Amino acid sequence: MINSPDPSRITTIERHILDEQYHYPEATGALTNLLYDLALAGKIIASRITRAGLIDILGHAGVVNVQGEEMMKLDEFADHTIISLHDHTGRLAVMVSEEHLDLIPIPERYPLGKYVLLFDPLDGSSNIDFNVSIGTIFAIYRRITEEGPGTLADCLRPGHEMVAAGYIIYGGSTMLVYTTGHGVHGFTLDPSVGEFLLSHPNIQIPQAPKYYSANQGYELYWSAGIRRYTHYLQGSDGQRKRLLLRYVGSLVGDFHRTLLSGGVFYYPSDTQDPHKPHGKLRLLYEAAPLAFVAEQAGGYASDGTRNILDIQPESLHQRTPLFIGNRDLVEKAEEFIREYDRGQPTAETVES
Ligand code: FDP
Repeated sequence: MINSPDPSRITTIERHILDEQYHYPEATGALTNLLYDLALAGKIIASRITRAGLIDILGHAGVVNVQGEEMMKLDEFADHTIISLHDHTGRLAVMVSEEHLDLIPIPERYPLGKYVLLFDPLDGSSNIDFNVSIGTIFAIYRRITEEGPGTLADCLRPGHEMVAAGYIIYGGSTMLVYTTGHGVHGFTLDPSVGEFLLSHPNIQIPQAPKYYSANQGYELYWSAGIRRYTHYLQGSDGQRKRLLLRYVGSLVGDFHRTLLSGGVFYYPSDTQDPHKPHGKLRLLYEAAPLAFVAEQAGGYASDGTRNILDIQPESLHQRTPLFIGNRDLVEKAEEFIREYDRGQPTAETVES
């Protein structure tokens, strides 16, 4: 039986975020509150996900439930929850979501703030029906325009300008992992008290990696460099001790495991779909925030040729190849790409 947490030994996310604020004497508290709002969104989304398996008896998306409310699909629900918790607080100038083609403006009736929030409300959604871990990813920047509604220029920023980033994983338990540039900290939701409690302070990627993670179903479409890199990770070229393969197919799940166990996750360019020449993952609200987390945990993220955090985005939904995890393993991928795939294009700028 698990006892109730001992209040003298627990750190709630609220207290932790407040303590972080002391690193910035000039802070107004807006970022602190923005992070609380995200934690609250995470709790609401988690409670809805917990009931996802009951959808057949509670009603499908598009169907009116017993209260006369129309049931929303989970990804729409997550998107709606995050937007409605953030649009009126006066902390944001504009938002970007994976679910919306264009910028999400702050309604005119509400005050504008100095931050910009970019998010993927429910990443890994093809796993929803199978009770497999899914997540929310977020990135926060300070706006650069001086006044008025936030613009594209406030959002199309290289990752190294980010002030905070993180993710919420809805798995066996719900966890929120975030960084404001002072290490990476993980909190587990204790459903009995409804609070995120500090469970993983100062996360560092273990130096002895365990796993590599990629969808090897695409190997046929990979470049020579990526195929050779994979053989290197498998130890079959005799250059290193083999790593074991794990692949959830949900970026947050695969990244979270990589962060805690060491290893590398990659979703490279492939030739399968001419509309997606550089893989599937999005730069602004998938690759970049996780790259910030990885770097703060002692790891590294690359598009195969350069640091993900150095890429200047050109469009909101642009895709990028991603290699993320232990620094030496990611740099090894860059090495293989340099050697065998010379001249490969990197981040794509086409909207699709
Ligand atoms: P999904 O399509 O299920 O939303 O970016 C989306 C994503 O999942 C990532 O979470 C995941 O890493 C990747 O796509 C899985 O793609 P494959 O099915 O092509 O492996």
